[in-house]
Amino acid sequence: MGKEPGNHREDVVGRANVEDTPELLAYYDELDNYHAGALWTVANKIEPWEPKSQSIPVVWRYADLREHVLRSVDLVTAEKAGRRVIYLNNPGRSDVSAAVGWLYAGLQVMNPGEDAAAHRHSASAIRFIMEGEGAFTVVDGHKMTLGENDFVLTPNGTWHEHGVEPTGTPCIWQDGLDIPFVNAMEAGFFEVHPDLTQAVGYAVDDTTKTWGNPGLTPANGKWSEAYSPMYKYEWLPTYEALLKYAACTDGSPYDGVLMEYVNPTSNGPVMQTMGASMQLLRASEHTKAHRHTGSYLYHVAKGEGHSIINGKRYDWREKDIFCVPSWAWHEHVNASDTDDACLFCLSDLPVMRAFNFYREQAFSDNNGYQPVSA
Ligand code: GTQ
Repeated sequence: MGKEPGNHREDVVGRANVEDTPELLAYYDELDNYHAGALWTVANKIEPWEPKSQSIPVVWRYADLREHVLRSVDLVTAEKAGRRVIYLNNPGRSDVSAAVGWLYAGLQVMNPGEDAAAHRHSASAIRFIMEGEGAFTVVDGHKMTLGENDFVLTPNGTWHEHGVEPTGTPCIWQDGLDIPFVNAMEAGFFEVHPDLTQAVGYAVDDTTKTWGNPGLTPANGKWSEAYSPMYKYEWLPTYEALLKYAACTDGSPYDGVLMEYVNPTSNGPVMQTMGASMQLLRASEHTKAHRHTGSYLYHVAKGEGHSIINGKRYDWREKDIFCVPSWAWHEHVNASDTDDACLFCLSDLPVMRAFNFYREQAFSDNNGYQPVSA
């Protein structure tokens, strides 16, 4: 648990507390002419006592979005769109296309027989498969078949292309990328593959078959990249792992039974800028409230329930996506008293941890649960 917040008053010594006078206002105008400014006019804003996210909690309901996503198929071709995606736009963020914090997300749709040109970029990406049969993605020559609730990586700098086999059905998946972060760092490059498509150089699904075996690693398996060599994490083994772990742990009072997807060569996050987890809420489980730094995009993989975020209730069900902004109080509730619920979560935790920005605090009042306002 982090430090208790300090004395959050702006009139304490050490905080800027200068009243405007005509003389000072004229002085600020003068400085402005030289592209300069007085720190005390902005200090309390640029160094808040604690994180103040511009992002607001949002639930993107699949029941609302699905038909609009499918409509894009009739309106634009995959080829013309480049990637045919409806992105999730946090209403608190007018400056960038972000779902929450510095994370971008969108719903990509492809019809059987379609594919998108191979490309690569500085942004890292994940896919979380929502519906359809026959979707595939190719990452640096490794072809993967994609099933519902599978989680797939396309780490930064890797060539990737997606498509749906002619024998398949319309497919929808969530894309999650660190585009806003990469752009904030002014580090974004984008390239289209010279051949528009990649040669497949390995057995289909080889990265999962090679690296995804519990407790076993290939003898002489060499890997030197900072991201995971396993590009696809399938749903069934993930769910089974959660059930096994749930059978022998009480889990966390704040997170239920939570497991992180890891790079099997390091046990660290799957990529340097974004990490992911799957958490299981047991029947009727109601986690206690806490808050922590980092931006979190939840995707309901199974079940239904609600989350209370900064004192407001947000209902969710399978395939809905919702966000928890940095430092927002949150607790989750599984609505079912007979079945578990599972929440996939994409986050920027690897960045928070790498730069020592991670901080966490438990909600101490009211027995650990937030009072809920309408
Ligand atoms: O397929 O890499 O939704 O570059 C947005 C940007 C998907 C992708 C998106 C992208 C991609």
